[in-house]
Amino acid sequence: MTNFRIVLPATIAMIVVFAMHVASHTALADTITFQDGVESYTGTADAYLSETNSDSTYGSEVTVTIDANDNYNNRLEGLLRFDNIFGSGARQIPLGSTITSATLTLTTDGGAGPGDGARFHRLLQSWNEGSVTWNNSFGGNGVDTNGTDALSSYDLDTGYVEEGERTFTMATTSLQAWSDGATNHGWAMPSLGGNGWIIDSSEDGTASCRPKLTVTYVPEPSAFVLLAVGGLALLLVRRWRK
Ligand SMILES: [Ca+2]
Ligand SMILES: [Ca+2]
Ligand SMILES: [Ca+2]
Repeated sequence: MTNFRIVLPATIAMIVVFAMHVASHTALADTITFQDGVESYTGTADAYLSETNSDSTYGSEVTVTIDANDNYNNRLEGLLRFDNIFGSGARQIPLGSTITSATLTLTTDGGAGPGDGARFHRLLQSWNEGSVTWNNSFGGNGVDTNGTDALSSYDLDTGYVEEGERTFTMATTSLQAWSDGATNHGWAMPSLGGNGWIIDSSEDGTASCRPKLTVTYVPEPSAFVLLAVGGLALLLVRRWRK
């Protein structure tokens, strides 16, 4: 004979766990986009570093140029960061959220723009868009993907990129680390190839051409919700046991 005193509470517990799972992973999932000039967002920083012009700043240019060998030996490394994307504001990702997807939309310039693309490595040191140079940041000599300037692993490898707007699916690794409290220094974008890549920066005159980050996340369930669901489950079990 089936022992309902065990089966019923177990069934209720399973239903509650399933409901919590659905509630936390489906109903509460949200997506936010960050693009300068859209929905009041203005937090993008982008620039590039030049090995040859090692004291020059390029943070206010309307393009970011990336190349493993511009004019033979000159490396150009891109930098990109979206500030103020985590927090308790209306258009911010709550800290502690689970990041379920991240995409980056970039517009590649026509003419000489299409090129070998870049790898996006999480930066570990701070930089200022207006003053960063090859020499003055990241311990000098540009960004080394050595675990000190930036991680050796990368969230995105674009491969060759054609002209126009392209959306790339990124690993969520860095966004998750930032959601969990690591400081967001953005990404360095060194290139593996000598076919230079030119993308529109956050200073481009057309907002829709500027770098755009799209993040889908699930907020951490609040302690109140967990307590309420747990209490309800306990009450149901006690009733069935009577
Ligand atoms: Ca810029
Ligand atoms: Ca080149
Ligand atoms: Ca360095």
